[in-house]
Amino acid sequence: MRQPLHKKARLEKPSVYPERFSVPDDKVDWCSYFGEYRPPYFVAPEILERFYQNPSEVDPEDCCKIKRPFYSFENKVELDSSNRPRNPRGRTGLAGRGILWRWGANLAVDTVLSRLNAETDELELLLINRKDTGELALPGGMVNKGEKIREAQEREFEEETGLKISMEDSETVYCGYVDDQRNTDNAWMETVASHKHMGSNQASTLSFRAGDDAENVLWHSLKPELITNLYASHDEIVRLAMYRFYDRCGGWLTAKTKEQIEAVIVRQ
Ligand code: RP5
Repeated sequence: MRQPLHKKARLEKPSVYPERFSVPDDKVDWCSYFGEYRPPYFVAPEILERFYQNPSEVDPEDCCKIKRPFYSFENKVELDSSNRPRNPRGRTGLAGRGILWRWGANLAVDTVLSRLNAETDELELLLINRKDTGELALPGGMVNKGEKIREAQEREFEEETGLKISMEDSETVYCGYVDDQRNTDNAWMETVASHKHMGSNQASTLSFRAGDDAENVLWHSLKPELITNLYASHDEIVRLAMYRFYDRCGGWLTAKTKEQIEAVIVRQ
Protein backbone atom coordinates (compact mmCIF):
# COMPACT_ATOMS: atom_id res chain seq x y z
CA MET A 1 0.00 0.00 0.00
CA ARG A 2 1.27 3.50 -0.88
CA GLN A 3 2.07 5.55 2.21
CA PRO A 4 0.36 8.94 2.64
CA LEU A 5 2.42 12.01 1.72
CA HIS A 6 3.91 13.66 4.76
CA LYS A 7 2.55 17.19 5.16
CA LYS A 8 3.47 18.48 8.61
CA ALA A 9 7.11 17.55 7.96
CA ARG A 10 7.00 19.94 4.97
CA LEU A 11 4.59 22.66 6.11
CA GLU A 12 5.24 23.03 9.85
CA LYS A 13 8.37 23.54 11.92
CA PRO A 14 9.52 24.37 15.46
CA SER A 15 10.27 28.11 15.77
CA VAL A 16 14.04 27.55 15.99
CA TYR A 17 14.14 25.95 12.51
CA PRO A 18 14.95 28.06 9.43
CA GLU A 19 12.25 28.24 6.74
CA ARG A 20 11.85 24.96 4.91
CA PHE A 21 12.60 24.84 1.16
CA SER A 22 9.19 24.49 -0.45
CA VAL A 23 8.53 20.92 -1.63
CA PRO A 24 5.44 20.45 -3.82
CA ASP A 25 3.53 17.18 -3.57
CA ASP A 26 4.96 15.84 -6.82
CA LYS A 27 8.56 16.42 -5.61
CA VAL A 28 8.33 14.70 -2.24
CA ASP A 29 9.51 11.36 -3.59
CA TRP A 30 13.30 11.16 -3.78
CA CYS A 31 12.89 9.55 -7.21
CA SER A 32 11.26 12.69 -8.65
CA TYR A 33 13.84 14.93 -10.27
CA PHE A 34 14.11 18.24 -8.35
CA GLY A 35 17.30 19.88 -9.64
CA GLU A 36 16.75 23.20 -7.86
CA TYR A 37 16.22 21.54 -4.44
CA ARG A 38 18.46 23.38 -1.91
CA PRO A 39 17.19 22.67 1.61
CA PRO A 40 18.89 24.67 4.38
CA TYR A 41 21.02 22.59 6.75
CA PHE A 42 20.13 22.89 10.42
CA VAL A 43 21.24 21.12 13.58
CA ALA A 44 20.30 22.96 16.77
CA PRO A 45 23.37 24.07 18.79
CA GLU A 46 21.84 22.48 21.92
CA ILE A 47 21.94 19.08 20.18
CA LEU A 48 25.65 19.43 19.42
CA GLU A 49 26.27 20.46 23.03
CA ARG A 50 24.16 17.60 24.36
CA PHE A 51 26.29 15.13 22.40
CA TYR A 52 29.36 16.18 24.40
CA GLN A 53 27.43 15.76 27.66
CA ASN A 54 25.79 12.48 26.74
CA PRO A 55 27.33 10.75 23.71
CA SER A 56 25.41 7.50 24.30
CA GLU A 57 22.02 9.19 23.78
CA VAL A 58 22.84 11.79 21.14
CA ASP A 59 24.53 11.09 17.79
CA PRO A 60 27.75 12.79 16.75
CA GLU A 61 27.55 15.39 14.01
CA ASP A 62 29.55 13.21 11.63
CA CYS A 63 27.34 10.35 10.45
CA CYS A 64 30.36 8.29 9.39
CA LYS A 65 31.17 7.84 13.10
CA ILE A 66 27.88 6.05 13.77
CA LYS A 67 28.37 2.32 14.13
CA ARG A 68 24.74 1.11 14.29
CA PRO A 69 22.84 0.33 11.10
CA PHE A 70 20.11 2.84 10.28
CA TYR A 71 16.78 1.20 10.87
CA SER A 72 13.21 2.13 9.91
CA PHE A 73 9.81 0.44 10.18
CA GLU A 74 9.11 1.80 6.70
CA ASN A 75 11.74 0.77 4.18
CA LYS A 76 15.40 0.03 3.88
CA VAL A 77 17.12 3.30 4.80
CA GLU A 78 19.07 4.82 1.90
CA LEU A 79 22.05 7.10 2.48
CA ASP A 80 22.67 10.39 0.68
CA SER A 81 26.01 11.44 -0.82
CA SER A 82 27.20 12.65 2.64
CA ASN A 83 26.33 9.26 4.20
CA ARG A 84 23.35 10.72 5.99
CA PRO A 85 20.19 8.59 6.19
CA ARG A 86 17.40 9.76 3.90
CA ASN A 87 13.85 10.25 5.16
CA PRO A 88 11.86 7.21 3.89
CA ARG A 89 8.79 9.37 3.17
CA GLY A 90 10.78 11.78 1.00
CA ARG A 91 11.88 15.43 1.02
CA THR A 92 11.00 17.77 3.89
CA GLY A 93 12.69 21.01 2.75
CA LEU A 94 15.28 20.85 5.53
CA ALA A 95 18.59 18.95 5.80
CA GLY A 96 20.40 18.07 9.04
CA ARG A 97 18.61 16.74 12.10
CA GLY A 98 17.05 19.88 13.53
CA ILE A 99 16.32 19.28 17.21
CA LEU A 100 16.21 15.49 16.97
CA TRP A 101 18.90 13.59 18.85
CA ARG A 102 19.49 10.84 16.33
CA TRP A 103 20.22 10.67 12.63
CA GLY A 104 17.65 8.50 10.91
CA ALA A 105 14.65 7.18 12.85
CA ASN A 106 14.11 8.54 16.38
CA LEU A 107 12.02 5.91 18.11
CA ALA A 108 9.07 6.93 20.27
CA VAL A 109 6.07 5.21 21.83
CA ASP A 110 2.46 6.33 22.11
CA THR A 111 -0.57 5.15 24.07
CA VAL A 112 -4.21 5.37 23.05
CA LEU A 113 -6.16 4.97 26.29
CA SER A 114 -9.94 4.81 25.88
CA ARG A 115 -12.85 4.49 28.30
CA LEU A 116 -16.60 4.47 28.17
CA ASN A 117 -17.94 7.39 30.21
CA ALA A 118 -20.71 5.79 32.27
CA GLU A 119 -22.58 9.08 32.67
CA THR A 120 -22.64 10.20 29.04
CA ASP A 121 -22.29 6.75 27.43
CA GLU A 122 -19.59 8.25 25.20
CA LEU A 123 -16.27 6.75 24.22
CA GLU A 124 -13.44 8.99 25.43
CA LEU A 125 -9.69 9.21 24.92
CA LEU A 126 -7.14 10.40 27.44
CA LEU A 127 -5.13 13.15 25.73
CA ILE A 128 -2.46 15.61 26.77
CA ASN A 129 -1.78 19.17 25.65
CA ARG A 130 1.84 19.33 24.56
CA LYS A 131 3.94 22.06 26.13
CA ASP A 132 5.83 22.78 22.90
CA THR A 133 2.93 23.35 20.48
CA GLY A 134 -0.12 23.43 22.77
CA GLU A 135 -1.78 20.81 20.55
CA LEU A 136 -3.70 17.84 21.85
CA ALA A 137 -1.69 14.64 21.54
CA LEU A 138 -1.47 11.04 22.63
CA PRO A 139 0.65 10.57 25.74
CA GLY A 140 4.03 9.36 24.48
CA GLY A 141 7.71 10.05 24.20
CA MET A 142 11.12 8.77 23.22
CA VAL A 143 12.34 5.26 23.95
CA ASN A 144 15.47 5.31 26.08
CA LYS A 145 18.55 3.34 25.11
CA GLY A 146 18.09 -0.35 25.99
CA GLU A 147 14.48 0.16 27.08
CA LYS A 148 11.72 -2.27 26.02
CA ILE A 149 8.68 -0.87 24.19
CA ARG A 150 6.18 -1.77 26.94
CA GLU A 151 8.47 -0.27 29.62
CA ALA A 152 8.81 2.93 27.60
CA GLN A 153 5.03 3.16 27.10
CA GLU A 154 4.35 2.72 30.80
CA ARG A 155 7.11 5.16 31.84
CA GLU A 156 6.13 7.87 29.35
CA PHE A 157 2.46 7.49 30.22
CA GLU A 158 3.20 7.89 33.91
CA GLU A 159 5.54 10.86 33.36
CA GLU A 160 2.95 12.75 31.30
CA THR A 161 -0.29 11.81 33.07
CA GLY A 162 0.77 10.78 36.57
CA LEU A 163 -0.99 7.42 36.05
CA LYS A 164 0.65 4.06 36.54
CA ILE A 165 -0.93 1.59 34.12
CA SER A 166 0.10 -1.80 32.79
CA MET A 167 0.34 -2.10 29.01
CA GLU A 168 0.49 -5.92 29.14
CA ASP A 169 -3.13 -6.16 27.97
CA SER A 170 -2.79 -3.48 25.29
CA GLU A 171 -2.85 -4.04 21.54
CA THR A 172 -0.14 -2.65 19.31
CA VAL A 173 -1.93 -0.85 16.50
CA TYR A 174 0.82 1.01 14.65
CA CYS A 175 4.58 0.79 14.09
CA GLY A 176 5.96 3.33 11.67
CA TYR A 177 6.68 6.86 10.54
CA VAL A 178 5.18 9.87 12.33
CA ASP A 179 4.47 12.99 10.27
CA ASP A 180 6.07 15.25 12.90
CA GLN A 181 6.96 18.94 12.46
CA ARG A 182 10.51 18.21 13.73
CA ASN A 183 11.31 15.81 10.87
CA THR A 184 14.02 16.62 8.36
CA ASP A 185 15.50 14.95 5.27
CA ASN A 186 17.93 13.09 7.52
CA ALA A 187 16.14 12.56 10.86
CA TRP A 188 12.54 11.68 11.60
CA MET A 189 10.14 10.32 14.21
CA GLU A 190 8.83 6.75 14.24
CA THR A 191 6.60 5.22 16.87
CA VAL A 192 5.11 2.06 18.30
CA ALA A 193 1.56 2.90 19.37
CA SER A 194 -0.68 0.67 21.47
CA HIS A 195 -4.31 0.84 22.47
CA LYS A 196 -5.73 -0.03 25.87
CA HIS A 197 -9.41 0.17 26.76
CA MET A 198 -10.40 0.59 30.39
CA GLY A 199 -13.68 -0.44 31.94
CA SER A 200 -15.68 2.56 33.17
CA ASN A 201 -15.41 1.48 36.84
CA GLN A 202 -11.65 1.38 36.73
CA ALA A 203 -11.40 4.55 34.63
CA SER A 204 -13.62 6.60 36.94
CA THR A 205 -11.27 6.00 39.88
CA LEU A 206 -8.22 7.41 38.10
CA SER A 207 -6.81 10.73 39.15
CA PHE A 208 -4.21 12.20 36.87
CA ARG A 209 -1.89 15.18 36.81
CA ALA A 210 0.06 16.52 33.85
CA GLY A 211 3.86 16.29 33.94
CA ASP A 212 7.01 16.34 31.77
CA ASP A 213 6.10 17.39 28.16
CA ALA A 214 2.40 17.69 29.04
CA GLU A 215 0.72 20.92 30.07
CA ASN A 216 -2.66 19.36 30.70
CA VAL A 217 -4.33 15.94 30.68
CA LEU A 218 -8.03 15.23 30.19
CA TRP A 219 -10.58 12.76 28.85
CA HIS A 220 -12.05 13.90 25.49
CA SER A 221 -15.10 12.55 23.74
CA LEU A 222 -14.15 10.79 20.47
CA LYS A 223 -15.19 13.03 17.58
CA PRO A 224 -13.87 13.55 14.04
CA GLU A 225 -12.98 17.22 14.68
CA LEU A 226 -10.98 16.22 17.78
CA ILE A 227 -9.01 13.58 15.92
CA THR A 228 -8.25 15.73 12.88
CA ASN A 229 -6.54 18.37 15.02
CA LEU A 230 -4.21 16.10 16.97
CA TYR A 231 -0.45 16.62 16.99
CA ALA A 232 1.61 15.12 14.14
CA SER A 233 -0.10 12.05 12.60
CA HIS A 234 -1.74 10.94 15.86
CA ASP A 235 -5.07 11.11 14.00
CA GLU A 236 -3.96 8.17 11.86
CA ILE A 237 -2.98 6.20 14.97
CA VAL A 238 -6.32 6.85 16.70
CA ARG A 239 -8.26 5.85 13.58
CA LEU A 240 -6.33 2.59 13.36
CA ALA A 241 -6.85 1.88 17.05
CA MET A 242 -10.57 2.56 16.78
CA TYR A 243 -10.90 0.45 13.62
CA ARG A 244 -9.30 -2.53 15.38
CA PHE A 245 -11.35 -1.96 18.54
CA TYR A 246 -14.58 -1.92 16.54
CA ASP A 247 -13.55 -5.10 14.76
CA ARG A 248 -12.64 -6.88 17.99
CA CYS A 249 -15.33 -5.60 20.35
CA GLY A 250 -18.12 -4.36 18.07
CA GLY A 251 -20.41 -7.06 19.52
CA TRP A 252 -20.68 -5.47 22.96
CA LEU A 253 -20.34 -1.78 22.09
CA THR A 254 -23.40 0.42 22.55
CA ALA A 255 -25.08 1.95 19.49
CA LYS A 256 -23.81 5.38 20.53
CA THR A 257 -20.20 4.19 20.80
CA LYS A 258 -20.43 2.44 17.44
CA GLU A 259 -21.68 5.63 15.86
CA GLN A 260 -18.79 7.58 17.38
CA ILE A 261 -16.24 5.10 16.05
CA GLU A 262 -17.85 4.90 12.62
CA ALA A 263 -17.57 8.67 12.34
CA VAL A 264 -13.80 8.62 12.79
CA ILE A 265 -12.51 5.45 11.20
CA VAL A 266 -11.41 5.15 7.64
CA ARG A 267 -12.25 1.70 6.43
CA GLN A 268 -9.34 0.15 4.50
C1 RP5 B 1 5.66 12.11 18.15
O1 RP5 B 1 6.41 12.79 19.13
C2 RP5 B 1 5.47 10.72 18.69
O2 RP5 B 1 4.32 10.13 18.15
C3 RP5 B 1 5.38 10.95 20.17
O3 RP5 B 1 4.06 11.24 20.53
C4 RP5 B 1 6.22 12.20 20.40
C5 RP5 B 1 7.55 11.92 21.05
O4 RP5 B 1 8.28 13.09 21.20
P1 RP5 B 1 8.31 13.91 22.56
O5 RP5 B 1 6.91 13.93 23.10
O6 RP5 B 1 9.22 13.17 23.47
O7 RP5 B 1 8.79 15.26 22.18
O8 RP5 B 1 6.30 12.14 16.92
